[in-house]
Amino acid sequence: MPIARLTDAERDDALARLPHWTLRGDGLAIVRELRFADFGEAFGFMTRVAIAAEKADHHPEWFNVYNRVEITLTTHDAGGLSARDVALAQAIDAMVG
Ligand code: H2B
Repeated sequence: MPIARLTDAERDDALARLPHWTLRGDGLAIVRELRFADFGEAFGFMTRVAIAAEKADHHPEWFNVYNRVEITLTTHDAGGLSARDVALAQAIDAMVG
């Protein structure tokens, strides 16, 4: 089943509630960059996110170098942002604390 893309108003409302996330230039994804003490901390965090993502059947695009993790959330099945990205972003924020 196709997933609804957020309207511009829904997207702006979601971003207002996700201060750690920025809208990608094309408006189709949100991005957050995180830094940890070391690779072990970064990868432990990624493992927790991976488990939550798999449970939700919604997966991040991400990039990791040592202690840095850059996460991009977009919904491929919607061709842009959906409520699933907002939910995963909130779950990630809660994991970071
Ligand atoms: N993750 C993301 N980010 N976008 C999707 O559209 C998506 C996904 N679709 N994870 C899911 C898996 C889909 O491929 C499976 C078949 O449900």
